[in-house]
Amino acid sequence: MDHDTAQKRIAALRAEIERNNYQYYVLDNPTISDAAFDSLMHELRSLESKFPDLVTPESPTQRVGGMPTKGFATVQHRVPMLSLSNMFTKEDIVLFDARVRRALGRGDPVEYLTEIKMDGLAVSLRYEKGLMVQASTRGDGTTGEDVTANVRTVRSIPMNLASVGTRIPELVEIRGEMVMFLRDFEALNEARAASGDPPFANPRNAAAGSLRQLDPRITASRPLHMVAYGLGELSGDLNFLTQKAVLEWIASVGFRISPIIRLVHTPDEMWATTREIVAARPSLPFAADGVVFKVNEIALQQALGQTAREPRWASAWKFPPEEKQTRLEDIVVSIGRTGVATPVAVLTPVEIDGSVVARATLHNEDEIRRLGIMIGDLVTVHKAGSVIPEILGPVVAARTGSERPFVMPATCPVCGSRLVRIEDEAATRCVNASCQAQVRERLLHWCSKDAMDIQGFGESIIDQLVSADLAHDVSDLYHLTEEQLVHLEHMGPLMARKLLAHLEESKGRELARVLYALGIPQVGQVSARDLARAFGSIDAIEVATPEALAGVYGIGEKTAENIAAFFREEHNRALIRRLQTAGVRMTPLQATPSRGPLSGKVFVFTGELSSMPRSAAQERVRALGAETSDTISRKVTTVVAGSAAGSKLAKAVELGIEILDEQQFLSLIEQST
Ligand code: 3BA
Repeated sequence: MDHDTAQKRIAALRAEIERNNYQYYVLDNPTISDAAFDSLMHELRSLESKFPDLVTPESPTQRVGGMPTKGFATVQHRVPMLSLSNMFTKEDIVLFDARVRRALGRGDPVEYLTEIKMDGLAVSLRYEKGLMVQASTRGDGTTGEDVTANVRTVRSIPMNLASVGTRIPELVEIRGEMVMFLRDFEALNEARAASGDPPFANPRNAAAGSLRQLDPRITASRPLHMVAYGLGELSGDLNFLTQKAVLEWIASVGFRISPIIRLVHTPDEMWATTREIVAARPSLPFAADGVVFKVNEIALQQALGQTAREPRWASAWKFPPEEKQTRLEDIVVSIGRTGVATPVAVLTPVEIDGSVVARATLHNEDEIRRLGIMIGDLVTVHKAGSVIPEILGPVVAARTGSERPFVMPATCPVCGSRLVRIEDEAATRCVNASCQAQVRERLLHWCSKDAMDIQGFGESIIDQLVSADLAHDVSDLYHLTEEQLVHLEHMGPLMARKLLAHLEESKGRELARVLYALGIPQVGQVSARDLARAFGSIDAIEVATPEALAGVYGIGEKTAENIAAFFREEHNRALIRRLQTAGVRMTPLQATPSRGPLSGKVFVFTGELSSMPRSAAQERVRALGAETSDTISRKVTTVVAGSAAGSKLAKAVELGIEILDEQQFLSLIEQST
C-alpha cells in the first residue's frame, strides 16, 4: 500500500473505531461485536507500524498509555475553574433563589438548570480545531496539573470532536468530572485486595488516584469515565444562549452528560428535583454527592458574575450524609499506648456511603451516657465528615427490654490490673505500665516511621514479640538475637538478620526522634525537635525543671509539666539508662556545620536507594553541611530520587527543584568528601 492510500485508510479506520468507542463507552450501546472491533484495531495498528510517520497522539492506538513521566507539569487555567457554594437545606435553596432574583432586580421567577453533582475529580480538556491538545486537573482553580497522557487513555473522551459532531470551534475547553462507576470501583478494589494492594476508600479517591498516575499505562488499565458539564475558554463562532444549550452541544460532540437534567423555576420545584434525584441515587451508576442548580440563561449568568471564588449564578445542594440503623452488638474496651481505656462499639456490619462500618469509637464513658445507648440497641450510624463512623443515638422505640447498659470494667481486659478514672478527666486508664496492650502500642510507636523508623517492625512482629514475652519495653528490642527471631512466624535467618540490622541502624537516630518515640504525653514531633535543639542531650532534659522546660519556645506549661513528670518516674529514667547501655546514642541535632561543601543545601530523599538506607544518606549529607527535610517545599534545593519515587518527586519537578538520581548523588558525595 502506498503512503497516500495508507493515510486515507488510517483516517477511515480511526473514525470507525472512535465511533464505536462512543457507542460503547458513552452511549452504553455497542453496535459491533468485540471481534469486529478488535480486527479494526489490528488493521490500524499494523498500518501505523508500516507508516510510523502517520501515528498521531489522537490515534485510538495511543489509548493504552505512553511512557511514564517524572512528574506533572503545571497548567495555568486562562478561565479559572471556580468552586461551587454549598447548600444543605430547603431554606438554603430559598435563600439562593432570593439572592439571585434580588441581584437581577426581578420579582418573577428565574429559570434554573438542574444537574446531578458527580463526586469525582474536576478536569479541563482543551481542544484546538477539534483535536484534544491538553488535559488538566482543576488544582487550586488557577493552576492544575497536566494529565494529557493519562486522559488520552480514557475511552469515553473523544480525542477528536469532529469525528462525532458538527460546528467545532477554533478553541474550546470542555470541563467536567472524572468518575469511576460503582461496579468498576468494586471490581477494582476486589482485584487490589487479591493482589495485596490497599483498597481505595471511595470511588472519588479511586478516580483521582487513577488519573494522577505518573505512568499512563496504569491509568489505561483503570475504568475511568468523564461526565462533562461546562465550558472554559471558547473562541470561534459558537454562541450559546442557555446552560441547557451548552450541555446539549457538549453531548453532541461526544461526551456523557448528567443523566438527569431538569428546568425548574421556583424553590418548590428545585426542592422537588432534589427529592427526585435523592430517590434516583441508589440506581445511579456513579457516586453522586448532590444536585447543582445553574441559572439557565447565559446573559443572566454574566449579569450575576462571581464573588471571590464562586459564581453567584450556581450553587450545589449536598446530599445529607447517609444514616443507617444497625445493631450495637457489644462495647469492648481498647487500651492505648498511654493506658487510656477507650470503649469501642462493635456493630453488625453495615454499608454507609460506600464502605462497610463494623466498629466505631465511643471515646469515653461520658460520651456513652450522652448518647444514651445500651448494648443490644438498634443504633443510628453515619460517617462524620464522610469518613469516621459515628453513632448518633439509639432507636429507643425498637427496645425489647433485653438491652443492658455499658459499665466500664473495673479491670483491664488485657492484663487484669485496675482501671482508674482520673478525677476531672473523662479518661479511664490502666494503671499497669507494663500491660501488654500498652507495651504493644508503645513498641509500635517506637518503631513507627516518624519515630525511630525501624523497618520491618509492624503489627505482626510486635504482636509476636509481646506474646512470646520477648519484649516488655522498647529497650528489649535491642537485645533480641537472631536465635530468638527465627522462631517467629514467617521468619528465616535472612529476614532475622535484616531486622537486626535495622535495629542496629536505628541506634544512631537523633535525640529529637528518641524524644518523640518515648511517647511522652503531649510531646509531638515538633516539640521533640524544639526540646532537642534547646537542651542538646537527654541528660539535660532529664534534670530540667518544669520552668526551664516551659522556657523553650513552643513548649507550653502543661507540656512542660508532663515532660518533668515523665522524667520523675524512676522506671522511665531506668528505661533511658537501658537504652543508652544498649547503644542508642540519642545524637544531638547536628548543628549544621557553618562550613561544609554542601552547606546551604537542603536535601530531600524520596524512593529507595540501593546503596544505603535513607537515614544513612541523610546523615552523609548532614555531615557535609547540608540540611535535610522530609517534605518538599520551596526551601528544598536538591531532591535525590531512588527507585519507586512518587509524589515528592512529582512535586519537586513542579517546583523546578534540582533532582539527582542515585548515581549522581553518589558521585556528589564522593566529590564533596
Ligand atoms: N457542575 C461540578 N463547578 C459544576 C462551572 C461551575 C461548576 C463545578 C461543577 C463553577 C459536578 C467546581 C469545579 C469546576 C469546572 C469549576 C457540575 C459539577 N459547575 N455538574 C458552575 O457534577 N460535580 N465544580 N469545574 N469549573
